[in-house]
Amino acid sequence: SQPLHRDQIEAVVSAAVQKQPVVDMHTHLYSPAFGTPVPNAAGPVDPTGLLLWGLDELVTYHYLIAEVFRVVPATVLPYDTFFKMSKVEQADHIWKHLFVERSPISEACRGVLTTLHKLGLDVSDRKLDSARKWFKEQKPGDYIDKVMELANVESITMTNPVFDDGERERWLRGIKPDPRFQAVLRIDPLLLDWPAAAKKMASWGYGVSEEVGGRTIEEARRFLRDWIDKQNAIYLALSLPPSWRYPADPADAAARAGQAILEQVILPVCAERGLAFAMMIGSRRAANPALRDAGDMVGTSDVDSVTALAARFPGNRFFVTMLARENQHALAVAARKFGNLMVFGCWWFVNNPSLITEITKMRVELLGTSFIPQHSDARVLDQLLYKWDHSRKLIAGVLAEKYRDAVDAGWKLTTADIERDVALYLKGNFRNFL
Ligand code: REL
Ligand code: ZN
Repeated sequence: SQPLHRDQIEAVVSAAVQKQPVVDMHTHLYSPAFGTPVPNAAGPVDPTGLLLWGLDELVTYHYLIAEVFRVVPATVLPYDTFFKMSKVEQADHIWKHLFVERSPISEACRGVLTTLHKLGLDVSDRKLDSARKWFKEQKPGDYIDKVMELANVESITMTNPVFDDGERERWLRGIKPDPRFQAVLRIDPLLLDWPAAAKKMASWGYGVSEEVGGRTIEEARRFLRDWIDKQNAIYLALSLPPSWRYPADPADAAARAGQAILEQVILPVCAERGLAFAMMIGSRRAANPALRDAGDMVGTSDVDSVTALAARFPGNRFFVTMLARENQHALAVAARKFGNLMVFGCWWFVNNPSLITEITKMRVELLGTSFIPQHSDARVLDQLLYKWDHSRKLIAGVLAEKYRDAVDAGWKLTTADIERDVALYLKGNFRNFL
């Protein structure tokens, strides 16, 4: 094919990025088999269901809960009162204060607007009634097809916390997710609170005790193998606080137990099964516990701990993302040193346009095409529509600039070259690393 002129690049990149189906490597979405608490045309509603979707879930996303408490503080509407309100009442409250009484220009507010717009719903009268009615008429099964098609997402990776009772019971009942949804075995308590994890595992019939050694190690490995098989998990994952260190502080008994579990249970089983291990580092949970999911904080983490782990376990593969803007540069540099380290996504508080552009640009400059620019972290199905729309545009903008620089330096670039690279970014790098 013909080399592109520099003026054609922007349009070609943007078309390639739009056209390329995404494999979303980290979400909190579920296939309909997991049940939905959202009233809909297919009924019946399962209040404990895990698949969130629809208007009221979109508007009550925890990002927006944090934002509404800034303008209607807890001294006016106490946290408990808010959380006791119905979903519809909570959504009405957020809509009134963040969309009607002031303009919805934060990224989370804009996300709701993009989502409704992409679905062809008009809320310019600033009322939610007609949109709410439209959502009630949807059937989750069909609606998933529609959202995935509109968002051009080909595969959704779930987050499946094995220490979560509602989740665990569903797997024990033999749930079979829709093949477009793939499981990730999520194991935070194993590393962060070994005594509590051990107690639960013992009650489930695994011969583990608080002391990490001998039989406990064997039995904990058996636990992981059983759950990898049950979920058919494609990788293992957890998130870690900014204070996490590898190696652990020898004076900190809890951290030492976590390290022993990591070195002797998690990583050996990952290696034996050929599975990658994902670490999302930098979230300090419950800085304001009354805000629930919205109450977590960001903190600067330790990139040296990641490099130490990658160096010590060359036979393991690590997906790593960090929450603090301050860590992004060192993390990208670390990935230059270790081929078993795959940097991914702009996570949570850095998933904002200004930071996505900054981080993606820097990663291209340091890592070329060898990283995973984004995941959605969607908690509500419909959010795929905005998360990927916004990210695709930003990624395309960065790539166009970088391709133009190459062409200015005399490189002959074709549409096929661009499409090949974009396929790596949105799908191939993840799949190949698995
Ligand atoms: O997977 C995680 O640990 C986080 O992404 C979530 O806990 C977080 O609440 C999520 O909604 C952020 O986007
Ligand atoms: Zn997440």
